[in-house]
Amino acid sequence: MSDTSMFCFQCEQTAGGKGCTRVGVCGKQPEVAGKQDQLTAALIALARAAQGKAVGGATDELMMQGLFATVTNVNFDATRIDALIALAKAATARLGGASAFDPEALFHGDTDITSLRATLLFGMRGMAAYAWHAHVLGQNDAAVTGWLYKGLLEVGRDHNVAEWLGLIMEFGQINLTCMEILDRANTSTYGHPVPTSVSTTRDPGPFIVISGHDLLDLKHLLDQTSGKGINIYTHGEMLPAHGYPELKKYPHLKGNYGTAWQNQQKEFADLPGAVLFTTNCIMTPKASYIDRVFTTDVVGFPGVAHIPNGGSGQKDFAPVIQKALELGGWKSAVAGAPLMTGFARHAVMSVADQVIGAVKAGLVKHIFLVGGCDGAKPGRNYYTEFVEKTPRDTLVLTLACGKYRFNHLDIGKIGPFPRILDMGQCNDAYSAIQVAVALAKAFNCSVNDLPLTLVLSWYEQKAVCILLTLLSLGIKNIRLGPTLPAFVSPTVLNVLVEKFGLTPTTTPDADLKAILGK
Ligand code: SF4
Ligand code: SF3
Repeated sequence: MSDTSMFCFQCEQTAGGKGCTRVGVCGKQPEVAGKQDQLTAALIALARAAQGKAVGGATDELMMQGLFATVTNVNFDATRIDALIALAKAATARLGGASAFDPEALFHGDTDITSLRATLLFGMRGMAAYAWHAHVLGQNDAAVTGWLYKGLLEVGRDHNVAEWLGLIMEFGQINLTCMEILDRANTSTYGHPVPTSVSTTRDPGPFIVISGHDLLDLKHLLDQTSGKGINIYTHGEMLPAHGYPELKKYPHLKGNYGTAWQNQQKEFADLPGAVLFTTNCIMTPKASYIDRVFTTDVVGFPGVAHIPNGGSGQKDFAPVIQKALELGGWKSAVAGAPLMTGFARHAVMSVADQVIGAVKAGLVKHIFLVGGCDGAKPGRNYYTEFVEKTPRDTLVLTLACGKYRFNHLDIGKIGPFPRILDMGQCNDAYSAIQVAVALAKAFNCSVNDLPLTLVLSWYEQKAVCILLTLLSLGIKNIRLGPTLPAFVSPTVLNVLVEKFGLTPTTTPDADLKAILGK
């Protein structure tokens, strides 16, 4: 591949619904795309070298970070990708070296096989991000870490369709364990989320907006800004942080600013505060605000200041704090309507009897899980309309940044419950699964026989790993939109439709009619 061309088809906004070949729709340059492929190949070589040897520690971290760095909208900085490639090569050499893997082989060859290889690889990229968040909070699981090596080894091998499908289902199960350890990491460190009303009012004074998914970065930022007269606002996937007791206790965790990731260029333009990205989704910062953006951890963007990991895992957010003080913040308050969050598994299960009672009494006729990633495509107002049109005797569980399409809507309550229950970030799909399993147990049926329908939106690779987990659990008739992944070939799509009843979203009216049979 020449350095002026590239191939990437891992996310929902891929060019022409087929693949980005000149430059990424996300802004990824061909040089970075090429280096991300080289990094993936270097990790495959490392997995080969690690076979049958005791690794761990830094090598495990490299696996997680290397895969995470290739997730959509995470790292656009060629020098940082180069550094990871160098680390992977050095680790491979230390293990005695092994046969290299040709990056060209990743996305070439028979369409169905390429599709299946890509599905597994993209799912693993998503899982690596979750494994990393759990790891920084001290939670690891040997099966999950081991699968990062195993999965990459398999991505580098040839398999027939049946073998690939077997691996993909096995991966889905492993990703469930990964989400479980992340749930454990978050809840054992910060407590179980409780229903919380989050302000969207802008208060006068200096502030920092924190985006992404990493709760530990938020905790460090809250500690380092304590008593400094700086307010902290969450953004995007950080909104559910307000539900955690150990985070909500900070008085300067003021509220939430903005909506989902795709609106950041508009929402951050001329913002009189600093912005910290802890994970995806970062977009090309505009000249009007690039000087106040900071990245940390695996995130990177050329020309954007980066806060590195300190020696002991602590980070020094002084430059972010300095910038917030310099900018001075909003001059006067701007009132905003509150948003609710904190309905994770513990909060929902603690009122399980009431939920079950409401379903049995016919007060709740159906439960929808409407969630997943948001994105820029106009067709995504499907999710707003869908939720608006759900009958008043139905509940809407939600999670991830797709919730911003409707979490501001007042669609009423059923008894004590708001009809929209925000379960958390994308990884809190684990909470939704736990609730579904508990309901199935209470009703003595399978999850597929519950009055429950999953209406999911996808954008990047975390959504891929979650979808594979749901399929591996045998959950059927999921509706997926706004478009199907470009990396799913017609043959693979057939399997997904025939075996799992996976259905593309159509229109809210038609889908509601099909689901509710009215
Ligand atoms: Fe294109 Fe998505 Fe890949 Fe970016 S991540 S280059 S938008 S397919
Ligand atoms: Fe959103 Fe990027 Fe996927 Fe965590 S922040 S879900 S899109």
